[in-house]
Parts: sequence; C-alpha cells; structure tokens
Amino acid sequence: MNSVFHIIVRRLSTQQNHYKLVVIGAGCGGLACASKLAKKLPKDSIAIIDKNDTHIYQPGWTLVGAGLKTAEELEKPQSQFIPQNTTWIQSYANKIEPEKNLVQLDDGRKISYEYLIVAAGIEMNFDKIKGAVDALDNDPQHVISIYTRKYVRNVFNTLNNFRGGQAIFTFPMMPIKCPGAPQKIMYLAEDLFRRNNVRDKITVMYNTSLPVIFGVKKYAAALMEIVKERNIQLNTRLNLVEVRAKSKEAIFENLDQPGTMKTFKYDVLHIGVPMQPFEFLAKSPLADANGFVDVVKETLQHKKFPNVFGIGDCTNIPTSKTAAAIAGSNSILVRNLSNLMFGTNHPVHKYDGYTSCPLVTGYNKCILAEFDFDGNPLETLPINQAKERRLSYILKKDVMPTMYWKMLITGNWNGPAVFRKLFRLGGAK
Ligand code: UQ1
Repeated sequence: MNSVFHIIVRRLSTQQNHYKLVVIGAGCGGLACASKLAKKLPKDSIAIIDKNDTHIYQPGWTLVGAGLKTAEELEKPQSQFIPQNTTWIQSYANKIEPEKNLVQLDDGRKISYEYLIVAAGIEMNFDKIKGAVDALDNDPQHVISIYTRKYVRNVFNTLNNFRGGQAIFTFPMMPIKCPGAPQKIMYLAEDLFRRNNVRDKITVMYNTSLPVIFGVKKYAAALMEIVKERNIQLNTRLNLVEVRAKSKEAIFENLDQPGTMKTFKYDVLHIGVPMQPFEFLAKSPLADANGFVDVVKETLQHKKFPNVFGIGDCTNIPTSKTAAAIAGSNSILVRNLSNLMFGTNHPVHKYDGYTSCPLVTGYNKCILAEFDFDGNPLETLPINQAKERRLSYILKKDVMPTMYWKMLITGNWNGPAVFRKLFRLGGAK
C-alpha cells in the first residue's frame, strides 16, 4: 500500500519543472551520486531522468553467458533504488541546453536546473557491423553476445551445446564499456569446452582491434601466459565489420592496412559490440569532439559549464568504463559539487582514475586487475592480483553484486581505496 502511495505521489510530483539538481540517468553513476546528494538536500530538490523500469547489474552478464547466474537474478525494479525525497521522471532526455540550464524530455517538456549531473551511459550499436543484428536474431546457435539483455539469455545454451569447430571472440574499436568482458567470456567458454570434453575439437580465437590483449602491462603479461597455455589464438588489430550468417563468415578489417579485409570461418562467433555516445549528448554543447561529456578527469566538473558534472560511461574520463570506476569517482564528484552548491570548502579530492576489471579466467579463477589513469596497478589486496585466484573469483561472483546493490547505488561505497591504505599500513608494500 505504502509503495503504491509513493508511486502515485512521485508520478504526480513530476509536474514540477525546476529542480536544484537534475541527474540524467539512473544507472550506476546517476544513482550513486543522487543517493548521496539526496541525504544533503531538501525534499523535491532532485530530479532523476531515466525511462527504464528495470535496473540491471550489467557486470553479471559474463557470468550469465557461462551459466553461472540467470539473467533474471541481475534485474530489479528501478523503483526500489530511486532515492527517497527525489523525483523520478520516467522519460528520456533528448536535448541539453547548458547555456539556459535546460534539459528537454522526449515528450517535449523542459526541465530547468541549477546543477546537472550527466550519467547517461553509452549506447551500443550492432549496426556498425553489417549483418550482425540479423545473425544474432536469426542464427542464435552460432552468433552470440553477452552485451545486451536480449542476447545474453542465449549465450550459455549455444556455448554449452557446441561440439566442434572454430569459436571466434571479437573485441571492437574503443571505447567500449567493460573492455575485459569480450575476453572473460572467451576464457569461460574455453573452460566450458574442456569440462564438456570437446576442447580438442575446437579452435578458440580472440580477434581484437587493439594492438595488445589488455591495456595494462602487468595483467597483459599474465593473460598472455594463459592464452599460450590454453592454446588460444590471438589476432591483434582486426576489427569485425561484417557477419555473413549464411556462409558463417566473419569479415575483419586489418587496422594496420586500412581497407584490407580478412575473412574467417566461424562455427561460434561472440560479438563485442561497437559503442558510441548517445546522440543527444554528442550533439550538445557538453560534448567533446568525440561526443563524450567533456569533464576535467580529476574533478569530474565540466570544462566549460561549471554547474555541470559528468560521471561514468558517457564522459571522456580516460579510464576503463566500469562500475568500479563509478565506485572510485562518485564521492569525488559529490564532494566537488557540494563545495559549489553549499559554498563549503572541503579539500578537493582528485580522482586517480581507479578502475577495476575482474578478469574471470575460468569457472573458479580470476585475475583482479585494478589500475589508475596511467595504467599503474592500484591493487586492494596485499597479494599479487595478477595471479589467478579463487578468492578473486568469489569476490567477483558473490561479493561484488551485493556491494553494488546494497552499497554502491545507495551512495555508501567510495571504492576500495580505504582498504588499500589499511593493508599497506599493515606492512605490505
Ligand atoms: C567495486 O567496487 C565494484 O563496484 C561494486 C565493482 O563492480 C561490480 C568491481 O568490479 C570492483 C572490482 C570493485 C572494487 C572492489 C573491491 C573490493 C576490489
């Protein structure tokens, strides 16, 4: 009863057209920041704009692809997470006019703000690969992707039923969110093939647009060992441009010789999706030349509009786009925005680029990569996290989801830096 009442009140209150703070996006970054600020601001000061009814724990999708979780258990009603005392505007933002402090919604309504947080995420675009959508929709026995709510549900079935042939896993052009995911699902698949006693009948191949397997040297070295040991074929500087479902051919552009194509036969093709900034952002005065929200990477404040901040996948902050990056940056955004809003003078804490990639390498092991803007490891635990460990796997599979739901998006998790300092004080290097 109570919650029905709240929903009605919230719906009615969406008639308000001005807010002290507007947050675009109720994903991980938007909720983490809004939850913190809702505790500091009076009722009805904050509006959160997001159309989606469902909040999805996206870092779990690799595990769904491996049959370790169900897609359903990663999904919860968004209404549970919109912080009390804020207004949920269930629309899409489709235009931002920062000179006028206005956000326009898809129904034409205009919402004005004093302060704006842009946390809109990044858009996936399979259409950049000719034939990909058709193949994913019509040939799910052979063409798969963990990257969307719709397609992830089919991945485990296909991998688990695979009995022989060539399995190709692709990594698209940057930027993408969770750059580790396209290879995590490959390691899990390779392990699954072994468990199903068909590994010797399968070629496993990783075709990446990057020149290296991973951007951070320490973890790249560990991953190269695994790739060698497990007989995975690694091809760099190849970008998937076309899928021919009928002939089961994947066409890649050789990025070192633009215009030159290379064709591979596949029996299973896992597609890492090309991504791009949402068009309304790319076209807005907030965007940089690539269409991402142009913020100062240490403070998360917009470079031209000081009352605007950005967090997460929609920004041009040069770190890997992950939930862990939100964990490492949300308190910095909130602190800097609070200083501006309340005229306070808390010390300016600077974001160091902390991000993390729990690289699951099998059904019970994981390399827990954590690093900063410069690709220097920033490891939490006083052990070498480049080693495959069961502990890291348990953290990824069982601990992170709870931290995300209970702490991060509720505004109570500022990343693991506090533990890092604690362990270092305890005597580790
Ligand atoms: C993290 O805080 C986080 O958000 C809850 C993740 O997203 C799911 C992560 O993957 C990681 C690695 C962290 C960092 C936390 C620890 C304890 C290393």
